[in-house]
Amino acid sequence: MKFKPEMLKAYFVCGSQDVPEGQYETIVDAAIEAGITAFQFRDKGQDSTLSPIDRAAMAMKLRGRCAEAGIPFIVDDNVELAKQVNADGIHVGQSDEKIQQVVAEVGDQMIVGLSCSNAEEVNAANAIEGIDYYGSGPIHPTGSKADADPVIGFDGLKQLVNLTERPIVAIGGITVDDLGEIVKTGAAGSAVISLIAQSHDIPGVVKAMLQA
Ligand code: TZP
Ligand code: MG
Repeated sequence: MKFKPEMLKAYFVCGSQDVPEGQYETIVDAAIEAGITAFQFRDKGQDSTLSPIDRAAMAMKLRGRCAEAGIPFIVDDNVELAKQVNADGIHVGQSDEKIQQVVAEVGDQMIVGLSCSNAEEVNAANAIEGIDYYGSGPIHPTGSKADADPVIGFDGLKQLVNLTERPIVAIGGITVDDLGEIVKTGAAGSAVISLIAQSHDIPGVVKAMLQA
């Protein structure tokens, strides 16, 4: 699937660790039904409720749902799994598999995203060919990632947007009230976990993201 910046508008990131046990598939289905523009399979850490075998099976299943909906299925931090399920994309952090290696391995067949949370990381990434977008944050403190980088706020986000031609998706502690401010920085969209995963009104939240 060819990358388009519009895919970053309403980007849902989620793993079994982010939802009540047994609810993962239902919540992702609801988000897809509501119109998210991309899904990132990010199932990891000690709170994941899936075994490696179940994780691969779930990835395969959700991969199919995204294909039916025509949205990219992007795997976080696991090139092997991404290849196994023929994912549309791979997203890696600064301390995951080296970005140059990821681009060399799957960049011709997959969308490649990289987390960049400061100017140094953006400048370094700008010099590397084959990266489609950056994920930048956290905008606010987040309860969804234990080892999150320092908060950058809207001003920090704007600075990073101004350093690159590549589209940036904002992440970290984003609420509906932030969506307009994020668009104003020039970011292509917002990536969220809890805003959707913990919502009692997934259609309403996704609509707000799409309309921001
Ligand atoms: N990377 C930076 S912050 C974050 C990730 C994966 C967590 C975002 O989750 P939430 O619940 O939207 O703050
Ligand atoms: Mg590519």
